[in-house]
Amino acid sequence: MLGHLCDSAINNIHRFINIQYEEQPLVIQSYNQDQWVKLQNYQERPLDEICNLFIALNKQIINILSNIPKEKLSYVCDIGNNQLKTVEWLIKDYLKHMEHHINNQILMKNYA
Ligand code: NI
Repeated sequence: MLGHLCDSAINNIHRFINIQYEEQPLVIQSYNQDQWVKLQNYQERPLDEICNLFIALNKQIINILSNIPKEKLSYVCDIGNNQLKTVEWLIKDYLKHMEHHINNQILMKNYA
């Protein structure tokens, strides 16, 4: 799961960067989540390495997001099926996805 969140971070770094300079609307490419987790070999690696990766990737994302000029928050992208969303939406969606996994898979599991 933490590996999946690292993949989400990696893919979103691409999006947060590309959307700032590509022609609008940038078409957001989806990625095969299961293949990513499998091919990154997260299951075979020490948890602390994946934790460090997660922290480093998200520090980088904070750095990218704090440097996006305000006017670019309204840039639009196509998230599939001609659904247009803004950069602001994309950022919130990234956080919502992370929260969803942390709440459902880390917190619930530990308290059960
Ligand atoms: Ni997910």
